[in-house]
Amino acid sequence: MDHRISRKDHLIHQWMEHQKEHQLEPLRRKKAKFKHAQERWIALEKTNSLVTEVFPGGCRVVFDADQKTYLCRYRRKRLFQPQNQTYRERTPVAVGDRVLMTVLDDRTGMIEAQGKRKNFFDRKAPGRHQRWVHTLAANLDLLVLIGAIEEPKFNLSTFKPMIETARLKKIPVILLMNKMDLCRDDPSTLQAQIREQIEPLDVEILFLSAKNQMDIDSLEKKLLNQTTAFCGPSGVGKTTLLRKLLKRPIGKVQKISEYHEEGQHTTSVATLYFRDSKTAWVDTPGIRTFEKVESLN
Ligand SMILES: Nc1nc2c(ncn2[C@@H]2O[C@H](COP(=O)(O)OP(=O)(O)O)[C@@H](O)[C@H]2O)c(=O)[nH]1
Ligand SMILES: [Mg+2]
Repeated sequence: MDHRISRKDHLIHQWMEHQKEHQLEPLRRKKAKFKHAQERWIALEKTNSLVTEVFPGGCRVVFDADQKTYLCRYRRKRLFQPQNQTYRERTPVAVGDRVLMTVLDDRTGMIEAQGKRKNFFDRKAPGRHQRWVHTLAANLDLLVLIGAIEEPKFNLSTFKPMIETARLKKIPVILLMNKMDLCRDDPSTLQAQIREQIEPLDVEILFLSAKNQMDIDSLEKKLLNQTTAFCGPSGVGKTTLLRKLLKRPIGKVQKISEYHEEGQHTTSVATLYFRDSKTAWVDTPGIRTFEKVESLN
């Protein structure tokens, strides 16, 4: 045993002498490695696909070359986290990310690297992973936050951290109040009340009803030729609204749970849908709690 330790010491000594001789400090080497690890993004020109769906352990992308969808896994070594971060992302990529994918066969591929993001909308990941971040969508031109006037009842405190996060990330944001058909009193009084509440946050607000197709066309015009994410609590009508906008039966829609008087989680993964080649809409899972990522720092 003693012999082994002294042999080890001898080797360390030899190695240190070698370092001195070649003026190579071990620290400098480490730093170079660290710098490399921070270079997480590749240039957008090098990417070839768009992430349209993210679920545990994999994602779906649309490949630019053939516009087909591929089911992908990750080459995790290349999609590393920056080492100086105090938190890590729940999934290596988010919906809306541009990525470099290698085709494995006609249906599957491997994500090799991630393109530099224009922006991203994220929150502290709910649940037991205290220092994890959940990126809801990346590369957005617009964020539409959806609330309902009833079922579930509008609560400004749910939306405040979302609006603040969007502002911080420089993502334009609109607040949409859905289910206006449920308004029992004079709608203009209710609208005035909500406008007053929201005024200090200085955000554009629209009122509509996905169910009755009320004011959907004017909303659609605002969304053309850009990528928009729809976020908000469960049950406010995100998927219903997207179905009306896309005129096709995407995702699942579920009745409000009467017991909890809140929406049930029906959309469990974020999905990007194309209206046309230039207009894309992201449906996201219902947000129960939204804590800003800054609270981790
Ligand atoms: N009354 C009314 N109900 C709506 C409206 N939009 C959606 N809903 C209902 O609200 C429930 C939840 O809708 P869903 O689209 O699944 O909400 P999501 O969880 O935000 O995607 C469903 O029962 C819908 O039919 C609306 O404008 N008015
Ligand atoms: Mg939904």
